[in-house]
Amino acid sequence: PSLTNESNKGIWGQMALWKKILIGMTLGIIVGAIFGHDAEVLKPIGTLFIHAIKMLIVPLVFCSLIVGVTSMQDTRKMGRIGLKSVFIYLGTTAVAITIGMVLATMLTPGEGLNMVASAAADEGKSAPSLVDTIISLVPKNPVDALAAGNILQIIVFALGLGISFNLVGEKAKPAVAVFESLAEAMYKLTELVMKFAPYGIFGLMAWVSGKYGLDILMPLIKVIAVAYIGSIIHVVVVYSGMISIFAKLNPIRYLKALVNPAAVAFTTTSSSGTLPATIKCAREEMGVSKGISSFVLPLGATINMDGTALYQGVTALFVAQAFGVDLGMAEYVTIIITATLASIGTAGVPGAGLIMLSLVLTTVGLPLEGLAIIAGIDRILDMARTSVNVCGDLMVSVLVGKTENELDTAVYNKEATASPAF
Ligand code: DAS
Repeated sequence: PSLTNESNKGIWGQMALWKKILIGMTLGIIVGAIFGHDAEVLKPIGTLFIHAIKMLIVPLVFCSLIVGVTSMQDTRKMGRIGLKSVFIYLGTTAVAITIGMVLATMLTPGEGLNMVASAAADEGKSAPSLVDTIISLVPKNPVDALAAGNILQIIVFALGLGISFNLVGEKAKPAVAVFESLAEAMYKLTELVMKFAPYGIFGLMAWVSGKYGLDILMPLIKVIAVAYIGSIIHVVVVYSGMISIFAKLNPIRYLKALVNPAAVAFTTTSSSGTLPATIKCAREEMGVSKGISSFVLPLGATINMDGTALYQGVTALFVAQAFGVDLGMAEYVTIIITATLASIGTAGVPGAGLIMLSLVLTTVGLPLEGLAIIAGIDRILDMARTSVNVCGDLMVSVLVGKTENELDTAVYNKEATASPAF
């Protein structure tokens, strides 16, 4: 025990992971700028990190999706409310990704980087037609899909299995328990792999900046700008639009009341960690009933991740632009399907979206080196996307509360109290 307690760890040991990653990235850029192409000797450290991330994808996605779907087990009991919530979750998630991809197409953050992936990213892969893309969603052999890492087929099979577990009910409990413990183990393994991230990103950024020079910085600033603009549009236009149109409530009130939980989400980058503030805000500021808020918000914190999906739309196109990969309509649709479904499996914890990004990139054959470039600035992106995730959960709780006549409009319409979140 003495080895693990905090006091024994040096400054580096106690530092938050995202700070270590930022230091790793910065040092990598400096080393690359100094040593130029010679810095490529450090690349294997990064390649090791990328392989470790790839190792996680299949088991993590498979288990976390099944856990995500079976966590909706009680939606069968909650019936209408559960289905209404899930329908709004997935609908707004698809809109979020579309906003992200439209903005990234218009503002082209990855333009001009002309990076070449060492692992040839399926060059000359003839873009499958939309029909083929849809047909290939269903795996002929799920074990083969898992072995081949065919992400979309794995997602479809995991959703099917999860829903079947729910329909089987009692008899499926032992199997669901196995997947729950497997998912926990996979989250822990992800945590261990991410401890290696600062070193892996150091190696990759040294190679990148040695090869491409410091003009790598401008595109990174652009991708942050695009993600933030998209996040603001999604909350201020889409969410307040839905509050106004479907809940027939004053959207400004919603935007004022969400400031506290959004600030907690922004600083903690954890939807689950923000849940107490989110529930307090829904009940005390927006008048949502205990029954609705205690069901819709925990479920939303687990499977409703519009911010994450928008970020994946933006960063997937950034990587495609950076590596000069032209994406066709079939790939765009694949990204929307993958990121929407992957958002069900994304945990409400810091950095979860980055791991899921490797899933989206793999699905459309984009090189994972792009992931390591994003990883360096991922904390900044995580702050925005987690805030959007929480704002989305609040919006759904208001919409479901109002349409179920479980929202006290007197509370909703009173001025926002300045009370701190906690
Ligand atoms: N940080 C995650 C959350 O808590 C989102 C993400 O990493 O994408 O919602």
